[in-house]
Amino acid sequence: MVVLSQPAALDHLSDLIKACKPTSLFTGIPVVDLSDPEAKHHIVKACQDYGLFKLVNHGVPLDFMTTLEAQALKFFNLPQSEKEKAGPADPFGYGSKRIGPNGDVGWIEYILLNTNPDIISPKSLSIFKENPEIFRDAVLDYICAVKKMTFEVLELMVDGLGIEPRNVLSNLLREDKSDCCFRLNYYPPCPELQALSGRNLIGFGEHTDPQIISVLRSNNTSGLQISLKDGTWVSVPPDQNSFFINVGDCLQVMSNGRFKSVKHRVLADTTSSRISMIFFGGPPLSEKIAPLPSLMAEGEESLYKEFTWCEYKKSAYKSRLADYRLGLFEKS
Ligand code: GA4
Repeated sequence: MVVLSQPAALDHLSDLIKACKPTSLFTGIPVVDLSDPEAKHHIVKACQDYGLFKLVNHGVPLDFMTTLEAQALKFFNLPQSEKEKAGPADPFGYGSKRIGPNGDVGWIEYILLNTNPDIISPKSLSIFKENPEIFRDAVLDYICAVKKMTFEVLELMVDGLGIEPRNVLSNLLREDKSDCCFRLNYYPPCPELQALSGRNLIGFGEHTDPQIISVLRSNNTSGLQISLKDGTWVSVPPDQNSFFINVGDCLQVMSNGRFKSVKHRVLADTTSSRISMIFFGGPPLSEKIAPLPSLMAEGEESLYKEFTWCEYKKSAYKSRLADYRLGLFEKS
């Protein structure tokens, strides 16, 4: 038996080391141009085929992305003891390595915030402490612009599905009580990885997002992978000027399975750090999550038991990252 040695720095992180099949950069990720009159049809097709697409000509000022990236980097470069003053993430705040409450770990540091109703909670204030106005304003400008763009995408999606009213999805995020959150992820480079010969370091383990929709922007470091319908993992070529939008579990249910909540993960890199910012659009806690009635064909039955977002969220927080969370809510 060949025993592969492991660098000491990774000793306590053996859960993170996986032999993932080598993947090449996937060239088939659907690209949707928001200024294209046909965008609504491309969005629907991408959500059915992949549960993910890249959005270009999105209208969000690039300056909002780069300013926030710079502010976030400044935070992640602070001494550990400073960053920890904004932690632990329970679930909101600064977190390092630990993801969620049930033992999941990753080669990652992050800041998790709820964007509605109170981004300016005491914990968030301690995150922005070093540079209060600039960092906080960068987060607020970014989220505001990304939300507006997300509403547009959701309205086009509904149009593309041929149903009404066109704000049936966007209104769920627009509500005062919508339950949206925002995540800044920092994946430090890991030079020790070189010694792992063929094995990989998991930055963020495989999972689906529980919400309706997720909107991701990263720097130009690769690492994001998605699982295709046949189960193969492919790498998503990064593009710092675009967004990657994915279907969450709630949207899978609301489309009665037509759209797929895409399984994804992030692998760490030996030399480059990856930074990503993700807006998660969730409905109000009391919202019943069920297939949109106008979408159901005659005689079509829901594949899922009815549940509220609050029930789903509670159940998600009892699960491990890689669990198939929708399973509990499927009709047998
Ligand atoms: C995955 C999507 C979002 O990042 C997140 C994550 C959340 C967390 O990190 O607190 C969860 C994870 C995510 C799904 C299952 C539970 C909850 C960690 C975890 C083990 C913020 C979310 O909403 O669900």
